[in-house]
Amino acid sequence: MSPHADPLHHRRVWWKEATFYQIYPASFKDSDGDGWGDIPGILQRIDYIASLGVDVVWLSPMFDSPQIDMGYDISDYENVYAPYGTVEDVERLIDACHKNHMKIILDLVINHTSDQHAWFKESRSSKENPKRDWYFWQPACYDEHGNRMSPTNWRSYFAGGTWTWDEHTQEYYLHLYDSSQPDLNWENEECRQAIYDSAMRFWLNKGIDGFRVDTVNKYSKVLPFRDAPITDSTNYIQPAAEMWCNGPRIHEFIKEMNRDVLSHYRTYDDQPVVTVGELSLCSETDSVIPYVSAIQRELDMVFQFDITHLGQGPPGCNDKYDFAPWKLPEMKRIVEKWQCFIEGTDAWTTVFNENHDNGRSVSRYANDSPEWRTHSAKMLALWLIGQTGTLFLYQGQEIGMINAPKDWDMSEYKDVESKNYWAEAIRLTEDGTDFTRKDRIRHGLQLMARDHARLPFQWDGTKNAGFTSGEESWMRVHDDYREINAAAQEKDEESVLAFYRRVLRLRKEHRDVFVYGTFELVDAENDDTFVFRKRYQDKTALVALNFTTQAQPLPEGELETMDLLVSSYAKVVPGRLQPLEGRIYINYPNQF
Ligand code: TEU
Repeated sequence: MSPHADPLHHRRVWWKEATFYQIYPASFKDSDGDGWGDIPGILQRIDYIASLGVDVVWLSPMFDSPQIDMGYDISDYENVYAPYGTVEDVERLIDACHKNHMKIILDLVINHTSDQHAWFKESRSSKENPKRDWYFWQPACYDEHGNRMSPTNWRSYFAGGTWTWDEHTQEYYLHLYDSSQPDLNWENEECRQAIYDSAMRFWLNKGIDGFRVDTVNKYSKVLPFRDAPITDSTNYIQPAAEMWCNGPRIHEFIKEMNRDVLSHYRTYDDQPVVTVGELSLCSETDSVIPYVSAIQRELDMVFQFDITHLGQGPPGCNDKYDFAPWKLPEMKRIVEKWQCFIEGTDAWTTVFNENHDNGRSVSRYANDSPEWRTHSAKMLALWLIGQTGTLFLYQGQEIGMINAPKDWDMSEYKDVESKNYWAEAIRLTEDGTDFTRKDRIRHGLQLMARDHARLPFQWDGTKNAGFTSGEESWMRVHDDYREINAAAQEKDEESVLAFYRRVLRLRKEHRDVFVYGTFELVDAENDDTFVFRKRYQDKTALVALNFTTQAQPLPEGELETMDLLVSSYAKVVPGRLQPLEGRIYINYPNQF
C-alpha cells in the first residue's frame, strides 16, 4: 500500500463521476452579431448543453481583459469582458446551469494578471508604491561590455525571455507567459489575500461550484533568482522550469487557498466545491500525488499533460511545435501510467484529450480525412469513456470537430503562442541558424496549435456555421462546417453527437468499472490496436480500439465469455475490428 492510502481510498464523490464540458466563450455562440461568442449565446444553448448528459460546465475566462492571451490575461477579476456580457449575465448562467441540474466552474487565473490590471498599474507606478512587491521587480544585470541584461536567462512559454524592462522605474518585471502577463508575487501575504478576495470569494459568493485552477504549480519561484543551466546553445534564453515550477512553497500556498477559501464553500446542492488544477511540467507520479491526495487537502484532481504532449518537443523549450512522430505503444504507456498511478492511494485522476490549448483529437490522434473522421471521433469517444477518472470534454469534441485545413495561411492563426513561434521560426530560418525550421514549425502548428480548438463552434450549415449572425467571426470558421455541424447531427442517429450522448450514458450506467475500475493494458507493444481491460470487483470491461485504417484482429479468448456493450460501427464483424473501430465488451458479475 502506498503511504498516501487512507480510509478515503476510492470514496465515491460527485465530481469523480461527473462529466465536465469546457466552454470557450469567444467561440461558442455569438448572440449579438459582433463576431465574438458571449454569455447570452451560451444561455441560448443551455438546453443543448444539458442534452449532452454532462454534469458540469467549465467556463474558460470571461473576465475583463485586453485579450492578448484570450482572457488568460485578466485586468479585473470582478468584471466581465464587455463583448462577453456582464456580471449579471454570468449570474444568469450560474442560475441556468443549476436549474438544468448542472454545476458550473470558472477558470482561476492567478499566477499572473494582465499588465492592465489596477494592481500592476500601481505596482509599476513607483518603487515606493505599496503594491510594488505584489509583482517581481529586479534591477538589470550588465555584461562585460556594459550592455544591459535581464536578471536571469529564462525562456518564457510563448518564445522570448521572461523579463521585460520598464523604462519608468528602470527595473525588469517577471512574466512566465507574454510580457503583458506579469507574474503575481505569492510570497507577499497581502497579495495572496487580495487574490483570494477578488478572484475567488467574489465568484464563490455568487454561487459557482468550484474552479479550474490555471497554472497551479507555478506560484512559488526559486528565490533568489538565478540563471538556469545552459542546455540550448543556439539561444541566450534557456528552458528554466526548475526555477518556477513545483517551487519550494507551492504546497503551502495551495493548502492555504483550500483551507482559507475553498473549504468554506458548498455547491448549489450542498456538496463540497470542486477544484481541478492545471499541472504542467510534472511527469513523475510521485510529484503529482501530493497535489491530489485527498488527505493533503490541496486539489481534488489535476490535468497532467503527457497525453497532449505526445509529438511535441518539451514545453517551455523552443521545440514544442517541432513535431516528433510517435507510435501507439508510446500513447498506451502514457495512458497506463496516469490510469494506474492512483491505485492503492487516495488520489484521483482526470481523462481528457482536448482543451483550448491543443489541436483537435481527431486530427492529432486518429484520422481527420472526410472518409475517416466520423469513425475516428467515435472510436476516440470510447477511448475516453472507458477510462478511470473524471472525464472532461471540450466544446465541439462531441460533434467531431477537426483542425483548421492545412491550406490556411499562417495569418489565420491568432494565438499569441502560435504567432510568436512562427515569428521565431521565420527569424531562425532567415538568419541561417536553422534552414528547415519554418517548414517544421508550420507543420507542427498545423497539427498542434492552440488555434484549432478556438475555431467557432459549428452549429449548422448556414453562413458562419450559425455561430454569428454578423458578417465575420473573430476567428475564421472551418471550411467544412456544412459537413460537420450540430444541427445535421441532431437528425442523424449514426452521428458523432448521437454516439457521444449514448456512450456518456453507458459510462454512468457502468460507473463502477469505467469511472472507478482498475486498468490493465493488453498487448502493450501492438502498433495498431489499443486494448485495455477495466476491472471492478468481479466485473470486467474490455475496450478494444483500432487506430489504423485497416481491419485488425480482436484479442482472442476472453471475449467469448463477454457481451458486446457498444461498437462505434453500426454493424460489427465477428472476430475483427473494422478500420478505426472501437468496441467495449463487458462481463457482468455472476453471469457465469
Ligand atoms: O496554460 C498554461 C500552460 O503553461 C500550458 O501548459 C499551456 O498548454 C500552453 O499552451 C503554453 O504552452 C494556461 C492556459 O490554459 C493557457 O491558455 C494560457 O495561455 C496560460 O495558462 C497562461 O495563462
